[in-house]
Amino acid sequence: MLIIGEKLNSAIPSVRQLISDKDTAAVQDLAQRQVAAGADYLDLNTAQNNEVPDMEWLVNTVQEVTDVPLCIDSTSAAAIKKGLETVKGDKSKVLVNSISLEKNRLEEVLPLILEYQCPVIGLTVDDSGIPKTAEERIRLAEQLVEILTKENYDLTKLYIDPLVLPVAVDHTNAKMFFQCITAIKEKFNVKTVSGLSNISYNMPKRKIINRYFLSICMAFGMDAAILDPLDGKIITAITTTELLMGKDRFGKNYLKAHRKDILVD
Ligand code: THG
Repeated sequence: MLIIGEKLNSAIPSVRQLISDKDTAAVQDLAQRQVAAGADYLDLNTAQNNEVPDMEWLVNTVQEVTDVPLCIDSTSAAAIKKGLETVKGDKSKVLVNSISLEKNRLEEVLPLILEYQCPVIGLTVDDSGIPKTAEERIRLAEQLVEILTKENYDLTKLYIDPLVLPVAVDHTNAKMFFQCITAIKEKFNVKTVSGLSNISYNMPKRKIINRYFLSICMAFGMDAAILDPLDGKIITAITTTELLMGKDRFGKNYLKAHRKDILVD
């Protein structure tokens, strides 16, 4: 499973401060530690700051110390555009986070992903919000697939995010999410991704819920997750789940993680 490191997000108060302060060393340290911990992508979000210029600064700062591909996380097409323009090297590797069926976002972000032919996260939300049922979300995923197909977009680069809602709001929300992942894969043969942490909103000991949720999502075939790779327990959950799913030949990765003393029991 692809790990998208979530730490460089201005929604985290301490990180928002680092971005405001233009603290190059601390930002680069967070980037490098996430990569060392196994991040395949680094998510960058500056929405709580001066979004567009700060995205430019963040992309440049992170790219000074790592070649790991970036995930540009914004609801603003201007910030995504700035991120794409600033990235050095192969722009078709940038994961755009995100597009949706919301009219404005679709109109403004679609041309950017077509121009750079980059991978994109598609949210199952439209102008009436996040649908309550799995069926409606699957229908929105289908609409996105249809629009992108018409534009000759390479669907192997599409990651659908069916958007997790808290189990505290409805105890069937996690189950509904698993149904979405399964159906989206079966019907459209596209990848799925999740930000996980909404699942545990308003519950105590949130990390426990996030970890078990992730493991079940993986078993249902989820392809990528936005998470904190500096959390040893979550990396342990991923490594162990991949072993148990028969994706770790001879247990090589599990044993390697053990030798590096990464596994937490
Ligand atoms: N889907 C998509 N994009 C997303 C989300 C999603 N982007 C934003 C968000 N959800 C995912 N990113 C974060 C980033 C930080 C935290 C939660 C989600 C966070 N971090 C705390 C910290 O680092 O201090 C705690 C981390 C921890 O649990 O250890 O809260 O759903 N497409």
